[in-house]
Amino acid sequence: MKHVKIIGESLPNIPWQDKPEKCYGPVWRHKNNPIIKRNPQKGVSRVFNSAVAPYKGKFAGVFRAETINGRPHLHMGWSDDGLEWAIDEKRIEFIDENGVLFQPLYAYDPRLVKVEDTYYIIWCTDFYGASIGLAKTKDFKTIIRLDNPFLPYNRNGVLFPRKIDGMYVLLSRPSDSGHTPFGDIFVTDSPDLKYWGNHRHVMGRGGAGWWQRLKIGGGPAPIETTHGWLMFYHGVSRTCNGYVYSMGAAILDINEPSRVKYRCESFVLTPEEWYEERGFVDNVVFPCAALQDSDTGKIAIYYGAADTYVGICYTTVDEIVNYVVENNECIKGDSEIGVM
Ligand code: BMA
Repeated sequence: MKHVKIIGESLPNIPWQDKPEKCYGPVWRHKNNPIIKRNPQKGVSRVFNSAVAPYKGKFAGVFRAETINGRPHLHMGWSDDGLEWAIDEKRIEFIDENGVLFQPLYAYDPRLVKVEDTYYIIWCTDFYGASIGLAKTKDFKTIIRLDNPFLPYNRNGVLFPRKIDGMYVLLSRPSDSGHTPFGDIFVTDSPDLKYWGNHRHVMGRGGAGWWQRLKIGGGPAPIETTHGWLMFYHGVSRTCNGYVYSMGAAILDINEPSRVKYRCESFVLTPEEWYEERGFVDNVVFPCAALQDSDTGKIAIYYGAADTYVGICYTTVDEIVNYVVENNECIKGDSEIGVM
């Protein structure tokens, strides 16, 4: 087993539980999942597919809150320990760069990523159909919404936590107007978060296993390690009872993230517990955020369960990277630079 290190900050207060006995996979669930249950705030019936980040020694989160009229919006949440969350009653108020209110019609599947001294919120927004929304803040009080990076349709925008070669780097999954039955992960960069280009294909659906045969999409912000960018993502298979969403893992080249170095043939987490198997949409595990501690290599992944709850699962950088390398299966187009 190779020793792998996380490159980044230490996070001594990362939520954590040790691996239980007789857990055969590289990822294990928090024992008291789900950490956010139904009706967590007035007017909010379900919270899931949400993102968190360390903030001032504690934790801040951007939550996908399904309001009681069934429309999703983003609400801030606050936590001392990353486990118990107080979710704001009011949705996030976005303004444009001139201070004018700039609210999305709906907003879902947020990611929250710190690059240098700024936090970025990336989500799926309405732009004549689903596309990627982008906003920035330094204090979670003034939250400035920027122009949408892409044309419709697109989902699963995930910003890298640092610039590569001076450029902001954004993963996305081009799609269609409905419950897209296809999709691969692409990467795009920008010098200023305004002009986006250098589009590259990162990786495709498929492979020997069936769990990611239909579509895949980015998850938490990739984690920088001594082996490359560790990327968790979701993969979807179609069954006679609908879609099943599982979590996969891959390692991307550190300088050229459109090149996949290793990609795990099997899922690393799939719906098995009641809160993943049964809810508003059954059989969904949908990771959107991770916390990591560079001192110990601990990783805590936040995921939406059954479009109803928030769960946490754990791994270590050694365990997951070695597992991905040992079960590597790059498929056609993955390891290339992704231009056609
Ligand atoms: C996808 C997204 C996710 C959701 C999943 C399962 O298309 O809308 O927000 O978790 O479907 O319903």
